[in-house]
Amino acid sequence: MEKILNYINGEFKAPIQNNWLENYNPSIGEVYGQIPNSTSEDIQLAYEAAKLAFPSWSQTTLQQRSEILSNIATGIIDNLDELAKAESIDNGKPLTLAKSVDIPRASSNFQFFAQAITQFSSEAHESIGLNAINFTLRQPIGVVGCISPWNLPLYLFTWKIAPALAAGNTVVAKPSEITPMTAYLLSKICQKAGLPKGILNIVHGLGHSTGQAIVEHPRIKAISFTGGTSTGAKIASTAAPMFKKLSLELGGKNPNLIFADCDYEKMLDTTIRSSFANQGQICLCGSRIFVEKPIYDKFKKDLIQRTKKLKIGPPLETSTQIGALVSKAHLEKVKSYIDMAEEEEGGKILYGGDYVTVKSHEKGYYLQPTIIETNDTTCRLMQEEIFGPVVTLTAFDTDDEAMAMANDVPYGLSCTIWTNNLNRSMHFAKNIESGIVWINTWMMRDLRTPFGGIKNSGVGREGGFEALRFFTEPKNVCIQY
Ligand code: TXE
Repeated sequence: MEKILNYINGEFKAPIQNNWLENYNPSIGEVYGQIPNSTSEDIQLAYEAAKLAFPSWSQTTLQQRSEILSNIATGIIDNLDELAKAESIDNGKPLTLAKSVDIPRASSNFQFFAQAITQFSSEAHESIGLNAINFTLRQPIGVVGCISPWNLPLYLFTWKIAPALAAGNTVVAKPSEITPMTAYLLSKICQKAGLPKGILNIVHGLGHSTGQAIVEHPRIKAISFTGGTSTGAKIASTAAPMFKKLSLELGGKNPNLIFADCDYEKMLDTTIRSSFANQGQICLCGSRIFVEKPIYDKFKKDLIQRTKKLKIGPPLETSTQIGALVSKAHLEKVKSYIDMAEEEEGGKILYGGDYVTVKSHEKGYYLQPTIIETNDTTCRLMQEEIFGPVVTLTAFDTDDEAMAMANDVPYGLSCTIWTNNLNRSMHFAKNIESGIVWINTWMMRDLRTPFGGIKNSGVGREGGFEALRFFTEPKNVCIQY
């Protein structure tokens, strides 16, 4: 039974109240470890360590910071196999996905901000004729809070921590209690990479207690959060009256618009990924598929055929393409949407919809990738984030109809468009209500770009200098001479 510990002030510590949570391996549906169920006392300890470390860390040269972040990036790659296996066991995702996406991206997050901080500049404004010069300082905030979800555990955890540290802040971070393992392994890597004590503190525990303690701590002045929209709203209601800086990356219900003039084979290959990668547990998945009528029947047949071939199996097997969903509760939440599809929502299940029993993993949380045909864009299947291997399929006639259906949701994170028509591409890019638009691709990521959504998909942007601006306070200095 693996017992992981909090990482506070450079040391590994049990929670003060000695309360523990069970950690499940979703591929076999069994407890395989224990994690601290930390309290506000543990958060206070972490805050004090971070506060103590802030003066020296905020004064390290950019070169020193860059070197340490780069060492952490190297440490992640050096431990790729161990981290990928831990991620796959903790989350249920295929080992091949953890190895090819999650862990390399966690390293890239540190490497990117190790370089970005050495290029981060600010502005000066000469007040001509007034013998005055203004310059803007971009100073670190102090102790900041980073809270991350279970779907891409180390990938999203490091996506917050790296810019926070690069900008000179010290951090109190909490990974999801459902997938804590790689955050724990990261703390060991940081220790070995020479990150001085107190700069990064990782405290494990439940969201409504441990996470809430970070959000309501009066001296933790910025919160970077990724997770569900309802949780984001809760966090905002706590933090807003405390005037904290907030970055909220929340849910998505992303349209995948497929026009008859697209590059069909590339579109089909990518749509299988954008529909079911990570068991559909990615906020950027294209879960609402809209297809122009002339190719609708062909696409429907091909999508079913390709989905049928996806290999559902034990995450650690290299042939597995669809692993286990992250928890029993999440499996049942996703299944509940499938169960309402035909009786209550007027949908038609074209393929999938059932639990899967995987040999020698009978208690694991497995579900068929599922395709539901529906034309009612107001139904729950098309309005709510299901966050599992479930897509809806809907035909459309005109561009205006496609645009109206795509935008008719409370979310606005990303949109994927398949067309070779330039004017149409620009029209949709400008009028789709989302923070990210992919045209003839999906999930292509340049870390310099602003990342985030609008409407119920969140507030603020991560990525590149947007992240460094979030984790610093601009101060205007005006000198008359
Ligand atoms: O997220 P939560 P969950 C969506 C998806 C999923 C739903 C819930 O629809 O079904 O969110 O997923 C911590 N104060 N996404 O339960 O609850 C919690 O401990 C402070 C989309 O994982 O939002 C965890 O560390 N912290 C999302 C983190 O918040 C709190 C990815 C996320 O937990 C807290 C994951 C509180 N009051 C789920 N309550 C995306 N956009 O990628 C919880 N937490």
